[in-house]
Amino acid sequence: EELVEQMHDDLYDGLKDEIVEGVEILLERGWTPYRVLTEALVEGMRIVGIDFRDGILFVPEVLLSANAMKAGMGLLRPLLAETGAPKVGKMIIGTVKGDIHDIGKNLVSMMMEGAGFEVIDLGINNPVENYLAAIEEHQPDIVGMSALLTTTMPYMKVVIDAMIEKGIRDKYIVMVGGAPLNEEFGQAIGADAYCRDAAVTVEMAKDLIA
Ligand code: B1M
Repeated sequence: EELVEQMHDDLYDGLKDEIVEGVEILLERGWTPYRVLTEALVEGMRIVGIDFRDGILFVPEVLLSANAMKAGMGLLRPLLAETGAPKVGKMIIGTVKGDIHDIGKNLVSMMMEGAGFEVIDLGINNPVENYLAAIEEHQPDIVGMSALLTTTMPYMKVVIDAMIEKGIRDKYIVMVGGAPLNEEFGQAIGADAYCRDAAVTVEMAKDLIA
């Protein structure tokens, strides 16, 4: 699809208006919101990530790409959340302390809402106190954490250990995700599930809550 390739370029160039327009056109063509999300936006960001890693793109440029991606996601969010079904469970989710990446977390929130979960988004850069306060306030079924840096992912264990210390760990389902994580890491820190992507998160959440 020519437009999708154009959108990958536009995302790379951080062109927000073009991304919004591209999303609108694909939806008009009958694409499902999920397909637009994965094939146009997530795939585009994957390409940005490669050139960021290789030192071809830098933070200011990648920020523009991220903002363009968010604008596109903003259009898809209400469409994905449109279920009207009774809520199947409640999740709090936040990016851990020291980490400001939020696109993946936002995507997980959108997909979980779309699957009928109530989601309370704690945002980025969350110290352990934020998770504990949100647990107490919202009494969720699921505690979700996101980390995109190898330097911040160990903080997930800090949060789980604090839950253990308070004697509340086993009352909640703890789910973790983010590009540098893997299954082994999830097990090592004592999470209930490592989630490779947003779709897997939804499936696992449904399984674990049942
Ligand atoms: Co950052 N960055 N970044 N960055 N950035 C990465 C993560 C990096 C891999 C790039 C690279 O070098 N290839 C690298 C990390 C290297 C490492 O730790 N090994 C990196 C770096 C180094 C940095 C800085 C340190 C750069 C610098 O300042 N020199 C800096 C750190 C800032 C900080 O956090 N303290 C930084 C900054 C930034 C920007 C601000 C420019 C921007 C973030 C903007 C924003 O989020 N608002 C940014 C971006 C955009 C990226 C890349 C290019 C894209 C991340 C993204 O949005 N992906 C990224 C490269 C990459 O990941 N390959 C990179 C799309 C998103 C849909 O995928 O987030 O993986 P992802 O989420 C997926 C799954 O992982 C999973 O589901 C999601 C949807 O399918 N998932 C969960 C995620 N969280 C979950 C939680 C769950 C469940 C599933 O809970 C239950």
